[in-house]
Amino acid sequence: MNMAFATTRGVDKNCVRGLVKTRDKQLPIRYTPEQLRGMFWRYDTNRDGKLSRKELKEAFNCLGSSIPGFRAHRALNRADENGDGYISEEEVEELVSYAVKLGYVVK
Ligand SMILES: [Ca+2]
Ligand SMILES: [Ca+2]
Repeated sequence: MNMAFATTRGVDKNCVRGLVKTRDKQLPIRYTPEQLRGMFWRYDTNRDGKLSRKELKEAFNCLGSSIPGFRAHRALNRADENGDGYISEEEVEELVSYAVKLGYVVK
């Protein structure tokens, strides 16, 4: 049986994983809200100041989610208060609090 672990499959090469340096690789360190906010805005790839479903999916993929499409969907349901299908600057705090609860750790 092929035991190759495909943990990085589908993660784009621009992924900012590993941006936050950890001193001890044995200890999982959770992203802080500030780090998560920075990660999400890094994925505003068209620089329109809003996060689309596609941008959210890429951000969650980078965070290590195995179901980034679902996470993007849930995040929009939760944080998109005005229902325009995008997370704006005013709405990003709710997105960040959602991501914090998911407990992503620094890889
Ligand atoms: Ca955008
Ligand atoms: Ca919105």
